[in-house]
Amino acid sequence: MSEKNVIVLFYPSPWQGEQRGRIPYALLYLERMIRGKGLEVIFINEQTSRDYLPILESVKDRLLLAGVSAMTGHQILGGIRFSQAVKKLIDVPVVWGGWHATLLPEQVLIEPYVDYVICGQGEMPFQKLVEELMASRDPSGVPGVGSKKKDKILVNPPASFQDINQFPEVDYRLLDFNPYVFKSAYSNRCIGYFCSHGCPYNCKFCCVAKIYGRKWYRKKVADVITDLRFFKKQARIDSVTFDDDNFFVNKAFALELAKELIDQKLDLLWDTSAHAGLFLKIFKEEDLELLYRSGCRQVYIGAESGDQEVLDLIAKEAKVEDNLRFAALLKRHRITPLFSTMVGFPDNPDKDIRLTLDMIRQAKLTDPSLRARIFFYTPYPGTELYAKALQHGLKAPERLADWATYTLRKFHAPWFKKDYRWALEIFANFYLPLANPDFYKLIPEKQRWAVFIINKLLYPLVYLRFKFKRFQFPVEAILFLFLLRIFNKLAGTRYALGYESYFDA
Ligand code: B12
Ligand code: SF4
Repeated sequence: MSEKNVIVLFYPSPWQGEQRGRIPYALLYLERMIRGKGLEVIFINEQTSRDYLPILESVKDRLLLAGVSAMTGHQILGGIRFSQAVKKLIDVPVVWGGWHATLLPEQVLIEPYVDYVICGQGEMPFQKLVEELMASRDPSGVPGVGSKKKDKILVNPPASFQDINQFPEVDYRLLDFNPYVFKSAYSNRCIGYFCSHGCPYNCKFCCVAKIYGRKWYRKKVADVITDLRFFKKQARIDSVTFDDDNFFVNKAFALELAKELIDQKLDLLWDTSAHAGLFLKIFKEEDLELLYRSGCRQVYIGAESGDQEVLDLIAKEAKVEDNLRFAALLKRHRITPLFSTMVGFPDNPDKDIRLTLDMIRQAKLTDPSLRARIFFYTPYPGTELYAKALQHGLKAPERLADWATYTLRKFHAPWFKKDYRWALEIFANFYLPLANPDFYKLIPEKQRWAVFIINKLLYPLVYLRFKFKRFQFPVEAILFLFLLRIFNKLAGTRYALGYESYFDA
């Protein structure tokens, strides 16, 4: 056996500062592929262990490779710092995988601190790469692997996406799950989990099809139940977020899981994602009742836009009307709809912003508990719409480090107008939350009384604005946001009524 028998897998923090929440599943999924080979696999999650140099120092002589997982955005910063730290200690192969390396493999490989990239689904290429390195063979021929020799870069196309059930079981005992428990809108101890991976759609702004090739694979219901029992015991969870790209693809699966959750008395609340058009097509009123009884409390849809032209442009395969019908259907079954929307597309941003805010307004009148996230449309490389953004003057970052600030919050397109952020701040962080008379119930106990007073005082006025579509002269909103900003500045806090401030970038 090679004396190089340690592999370090690094998961950079997705945010600045401490903001935990999701289990680094990528690392767990990779570990199962190299089990039983006499290797010691060390996970470092930057969110939970920032001071990792002593760990690297202690294993540097036995290190076979160091791996980094990163999506486009903030994770790149931590990934670069880690890779440089490894290279400073010892010259071992550094491998980048995950979304960013999949989308821009050449740009990642060009950096002196990266030796290999793995594109797409990581399990098989990672296993083969490790086997080749253990045998001191050249891994550059492995499908899905990108490598470089002198200045020549070679990226092999990935093998097609494989059924996740054929891989060995994930060993959840390798992680302490307590740091990944978060508070959700409807529960105290929630954890992220996947029942399926992939999505049959191919929206032109989304890169999921790039890795999963429009395929959708789900776990077996019995396996999901076993995992959830494990989390309940280990981390005392009271709820779970199924982070699937598109949970409601197969009706039989969703209903079987719901029945099992009831029959096996798991007593867990849950929330997940759906495609509005598909959901409305396959689920009936009685199915929704079963979902509610099994603990379903929130379903998130990529509602995306209130402008049908935008929905057609992005190939959403859904109508604006579907989003509104979806909200009404969920309301009838006491399940909260969560709309994720994007505004500011290059063709006619004024129009899509106006129509999207109006769609949210209508849905909120139907269900005051409706939640909505409004992001600026951020063109990601590897998506079909990216080329259009370049035509409209987007300057693409050229080096890996430049992609670190390419996040939905910090992104500013050349076609955005100055007042967009302000308009969104007013709507998302004042009118939208206060259009729910019970909004204060979502606020942590300590601040609840203050929000209760604001909520009860302003709700009638906000309701009238929603009802009669009158948002001119938003004096009360400007005054409130101005005072809140002063308060935050003086107190060193970051309170916001909505999801986040649009001015924090
Ligand atoms: C959970 C999640 C998050 C979590 C973070 C995850 C965590 N563990 O902390 C949070 C909520 C923080 C998050 C944030 C964001 N996210 Co996110 N997120 C996801 C989601 C839903 C699941 C990620 C996951 O765990 N997948 C399961 C694992 C097993 O899959 P995987 O990571 O792809 O890993 C496989 C391969 O990629 C590969 N691999 C991965 N890493 C490595 C490393 C090595 C060494 C190797 C060999 C292989 C390898 O092998 C793995 C097994 O096959 C994905 C969607 C998705 N389908 O993955 C979006 C996704 C990754 N997110 C995305 C985006 C855009 C964001 C945000 C920008 C959105 C936002 N709202 O601001 C932010 C970025 C934060 C920032 N400041 O920059 C995009 C990524 C686009 C891109 N170009 O990178 C995705 C794909 C969603 C989408 N549909 O577009 N996200
Ligand atoms: S439905 Fe969602 S996950 Fe599927 S391709 Fe469209 S945006 Fe991506």
